[in-house]
Amino acid sequence: MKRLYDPKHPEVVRINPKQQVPVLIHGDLDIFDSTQIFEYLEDLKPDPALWPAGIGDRSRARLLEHKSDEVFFPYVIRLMGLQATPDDPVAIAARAEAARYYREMEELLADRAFLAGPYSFADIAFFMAQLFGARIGAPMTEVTPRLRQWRDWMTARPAVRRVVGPMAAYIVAQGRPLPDFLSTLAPPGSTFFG
Ligand SMILES: N[C@@H](CCC(=O)N[C@@H](CS)C(=O)NCC(=O)O)C(=O)O
Repeated sequence: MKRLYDPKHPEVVRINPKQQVPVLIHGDLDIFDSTQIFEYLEDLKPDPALWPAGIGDRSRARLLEHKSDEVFFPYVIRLMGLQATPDDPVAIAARAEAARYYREMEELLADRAFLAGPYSFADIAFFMAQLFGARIGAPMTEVTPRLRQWRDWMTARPAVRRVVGPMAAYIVAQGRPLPDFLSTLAPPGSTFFG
């Protein structure tokens, strides 16, 4: 198995045979995979619903969540191993694919504020994926203004801030800059790029 980073957290190794994050430990429940975690959280706290009503819209939202993980995020993972060689043709191709994916999301936002209609797990999944994309050299640009507006709305949401705020603090504590769209939740002394 290709190891992208080491050491792996012992709980990740114990819970996930694929040895990947995220994992969730809640009481006596141990689960892995972000989609499984979303499904559990929806059962645990059905109100407010984070999958849309109606089987068509739900299915579209689930597909978008899946695509964030399995279509967009692999471009980000490819770039992780190529930080020192950004001109590698594989890195150039991965950035081009990410840009193409951003344009696809931009089209979706032509008639709605959130990716699947109402705010949903599809937005949460892609917000986190694009955050890693921005940090790895594949940020969205002015070519996708609706998506950038979506990103600002997402960044302003209290629940998003509660999760991403500590992440931003950790990144800054490691001496690293933050993508500029996180400036409103950056701790003092932060530096930015983007
Ligand atoms: N479909 C999985 C994808 C998980 C995934 O790609 N995790 C990466 C995040 S960088 C990971 O832990 N990679 C480390 C490895 O594969 O060694 C999910 O959504 O949970």
